[in-house]
Amino acid sequence: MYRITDEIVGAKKIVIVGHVRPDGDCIGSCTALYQYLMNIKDELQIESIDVYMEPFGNNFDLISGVEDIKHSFESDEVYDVFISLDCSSLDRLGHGLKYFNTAKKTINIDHHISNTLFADINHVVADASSTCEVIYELLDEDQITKEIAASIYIGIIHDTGVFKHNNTSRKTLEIAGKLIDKGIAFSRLIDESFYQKTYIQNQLMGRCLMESFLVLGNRVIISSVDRRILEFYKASPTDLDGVIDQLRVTKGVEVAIFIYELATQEYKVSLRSNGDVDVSKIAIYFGGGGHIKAAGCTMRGSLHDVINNLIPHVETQLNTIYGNSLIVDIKGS
Ligand SMILES: [Mn+2]
Repeated sequence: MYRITDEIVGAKKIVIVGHVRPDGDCIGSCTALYQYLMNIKDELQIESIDVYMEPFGNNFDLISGVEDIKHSFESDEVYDVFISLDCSSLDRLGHGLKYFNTAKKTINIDHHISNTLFADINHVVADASSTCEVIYELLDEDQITKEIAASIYIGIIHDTGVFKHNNTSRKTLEIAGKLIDKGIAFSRLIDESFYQKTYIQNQLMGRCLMESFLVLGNRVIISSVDRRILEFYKASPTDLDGVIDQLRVTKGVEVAIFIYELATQEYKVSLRSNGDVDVSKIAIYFGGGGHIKAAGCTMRGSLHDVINNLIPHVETQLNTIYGNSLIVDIKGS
């Protein structure tokens, strides 16, 4: 059976690099592989293992191994083996690219269908829920400790939205079951890394929901927050994570729009679709990008301008889907 250890025989110095703006899957897969290799380091006569990643939120502090991750890319160390995790292309490596460029051997482990197969060895499983799911299959199950299992579990729950997104398969759940058998505190891992919010984050969430309003026959929900509010709560835009998803699950809503002020006359717009509206088309029109059901862009002007410019694009798509009459009737009533 193919194992990641087959690829690193004889390597003295190993580096593991995750992608820019690391997410749970990136952090989970890197710490899982790091801990696994650390446990067999002496046996394989490995001298050192470094892990590099940009800084991330403290909701991942409960993962063991995160304390060893290096966030400054100042060292010019040259490695025998470079392992990239959860990166679809070289530009996703950020500052870690220099270690890729100088390494003797490069390995790319990922699950993005768009992966550009940029390394010497590419282990890309496009139908896997997460890189953590891919990593699990490359490790010897007997050597997966409770700590490693927790890292892998966190990656899987983050990329599947706690087993909710359609990338969740029977295999994903079977792996999750095996990880639970390792004795991980799965409820706590889910709560603390995924759902938990600070008091401020909850205050902001409440405020954004209070300020929301429905348009286009109650099929579209919109909310916004300006910089004064963020300053009042001493909050940063990352404290608004999750607002758009809460707006999206409003019953009857097809499209959710969340807008926050980046700078004077400059707004970040997040778009989500529950149905057939392709929000990426709208985001791309305004210079942004994304997927059919989740997209975003940055827009200039007053908040009123931003909303008034967005609405016709949503309306056009809704009209195509439901026919003009429905929307016009509801608006006129
Ligand atoms: Mn991933």
